[in-house]
Amino acid sequence: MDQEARVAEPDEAISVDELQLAARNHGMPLEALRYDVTPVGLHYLLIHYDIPDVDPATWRLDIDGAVERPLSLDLPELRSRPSQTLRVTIECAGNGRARLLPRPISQPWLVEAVGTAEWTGAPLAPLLAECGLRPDAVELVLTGADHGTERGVEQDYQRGMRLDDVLAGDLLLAYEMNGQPLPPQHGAPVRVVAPGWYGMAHVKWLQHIEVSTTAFRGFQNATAYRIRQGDEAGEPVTRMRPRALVVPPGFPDFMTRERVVDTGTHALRGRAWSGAAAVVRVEVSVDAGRSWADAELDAATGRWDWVGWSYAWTADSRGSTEILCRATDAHGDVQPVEQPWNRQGMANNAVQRVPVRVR
Ligand SMILES: Nc1nc2c(c(=O)[nH]1)N[C@H]1C(S)=C(S)[C@@H](COP(=O)(O)O)O[C@H]1N2
Ligand SMILES: [Mo]
Repeated sequence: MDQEARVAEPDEAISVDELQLAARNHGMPLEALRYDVTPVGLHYLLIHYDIPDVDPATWRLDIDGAVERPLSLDLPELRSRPSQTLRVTIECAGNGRARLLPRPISQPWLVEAVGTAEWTGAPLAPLLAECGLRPDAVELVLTGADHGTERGVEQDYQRGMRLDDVLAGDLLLAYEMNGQPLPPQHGAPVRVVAPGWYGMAHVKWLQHIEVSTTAFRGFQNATAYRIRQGDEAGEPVTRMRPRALVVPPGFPDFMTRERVVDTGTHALRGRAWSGAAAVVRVEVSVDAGRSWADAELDAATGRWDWVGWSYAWTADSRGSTEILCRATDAHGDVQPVEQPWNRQGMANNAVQRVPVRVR
């Protein structure tokens, strides 16, 4: 069985299968970029299989494998541990995929697969310390309660994460989102939050953490979530690349979403994030990419959530244009105007282009 997803023919339209995925896994309406913290129902969603039926009253989390003292916790036990609340922006690694040519066939995101929430939960590192990691431990295997087949491989949703990355990060076992118990679609009763990482690492409906002495070779690490051109191993998808988005100005056309604005000055606002390093610069183009100017960055509200930006646009000539924005992070990584292609459409971060008609 070929384990690679299909790539569409150059002129092949979005299929009913892709529409079915897109209808289940909705994006964040871009006007919701106005909120510092995304209201729960507006946060994007990505669920590979079904939302599993997990009873919080009987739920347990088992932590075992290469540890001195395996641990098994129920929900009240997890909730009784010291808790932490982190504001974290999460973006799906496939965001932007639908604009690639040729188009990798999967969830066809444009740019809306992102959201920011306040996640409350138990920090993971102290729980691992409590279990006593054996010296040969190298990786965690995080398993959710959901199950399905994907490209012919039957599996529980599982992700491996290197212990180095876990211990260097602020990982949480989250049981609240924006101050409320996690809703079913976001991983109830407990999910992983891995600040800075693309969405696939934030395992929902978590029920098992196995501490492993070898690198995990499961589907979601070894086959999916790779940046590659063909069938070579490629690079794993890890942290979010820089991206800026603009709150759509004016009002939209129903079908095309083209924006309509009047001549005059418009206070453009938007958000920008990067999982690798802080965003240090956002630039805006109001002439479809011919020229760029610096936007003003708001004060950061934390390391792991998006930063707001603003730019005063004086629209003095009528007609059609495009607004573009692009972020640069402290590593000097800047969003490309033309998207380099990869086989699975992962970690795309080409600049957003918003068609606008000035009247
Ligand atoms: N158990 C499980 N965890 C999962 C997934 C899944 O299908 N099953 N999808 C992952 C992907 S690909 C993304 S982008 C994020 C989406 O999180 P959200 O739906 O809460 O926004 O969850 C991740 N965690
Ligand atoms: Mo994703």
